[in-house]
Amino acid sequence: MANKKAFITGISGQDGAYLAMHLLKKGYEVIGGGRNIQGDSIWRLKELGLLSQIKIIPFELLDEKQINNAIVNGKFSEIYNLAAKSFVGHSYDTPLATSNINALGVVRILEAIRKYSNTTKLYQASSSEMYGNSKTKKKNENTIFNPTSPYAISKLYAHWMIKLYREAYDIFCCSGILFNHESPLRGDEFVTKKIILDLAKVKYNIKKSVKLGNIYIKRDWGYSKDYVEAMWKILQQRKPDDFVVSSGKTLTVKSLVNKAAKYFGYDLIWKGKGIKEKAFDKKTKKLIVEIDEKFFRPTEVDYLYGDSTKARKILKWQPKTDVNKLIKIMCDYEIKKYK
Ligand code: GDR
Repeated sequence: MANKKAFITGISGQDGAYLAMHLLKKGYEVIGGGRNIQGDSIWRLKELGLLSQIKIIPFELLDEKQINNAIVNGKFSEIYNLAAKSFVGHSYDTPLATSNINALGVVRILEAIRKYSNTTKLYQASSSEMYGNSKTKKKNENTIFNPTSPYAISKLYAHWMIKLYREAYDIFCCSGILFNHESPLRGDEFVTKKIILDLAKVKYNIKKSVKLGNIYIKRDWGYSKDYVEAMWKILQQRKPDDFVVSSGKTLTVKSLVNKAAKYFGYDLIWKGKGIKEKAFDKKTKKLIVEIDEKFFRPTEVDYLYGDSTKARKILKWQPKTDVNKLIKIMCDYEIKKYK
């Protein structure tokens, strides 16, 4: 395996850090790209003990020249494009930046590969958000997309560009359509991490309550550490292709809150309706969860449930960690930190 050289854009994010760990274990030389590669932003790489084993270069998906230079000089065997404006909620406030980075940024990479390095393989982080409110119950690679946010639309543009460059220019480029994937390294604003972090803060009296938006949406949640393995497998196939990566289980934000709360010693009872709905601890009557309109999105994807049969069959990939185990891992992490 010596000499395989991988470039990970967005290496300081949750998936970037776990993927770097995965590739180092496989014997890759790992180079990472990041916009802000100092201080706090590299805490995940520090936490996994990877900083001394990787090289990080400044990398910005808006900067065509920088992308070209990185790809010409890097002579990478594989590129994993994980850099993005990834918070769906923010994309309504930043539609231009979201489109420029998530959609056109991918074309900048594809063009650099086509012109200067056409044997480099490219993995693109596509998203289950692209399905939006599509009517199909379980979403697979053939399900029709119906994106409902600036984020989802930007990802869908990139998704189709990947397909185009594969077909028109014979570039080995693939999309992994990943459903929600979480871990203790998740950013604080994403709902799983926010719930668990804030439950810890409520427990240790740092916060009054957990404030959430729409708790009736359903998501298919898996463990990021399992999903980066699928990313790598996607690039090891003989033929480039796209794959859905999902856990195959779906649950509401509300059930996730109920499950996580138990790790903090709370048994929740819910009272009220709509934005007046609240959850209290059954024994102590303490307020634990409130609804706050501020966290509702202008449009919402109500239900996501993935069918990863193709990945299970062709990549021989399957998730090792179900949502219950994932919640335990994330709760244990916060409890240890806050104790
Ligand atoms: P999502 O993740 O938008 O699915 O995209 P997020 O965790 O932000 O939201 C999941 C769902 O929970 C609802 N929700 C809340 N969300 C947040 N963040 N905060 C709240 O207080 C809250 N209350 C309810 C949301 O409305 C939403 O329906 C993630 C990102 O990682 C994307 O980059 C990725 O492509 C997809 O997953 C797959």
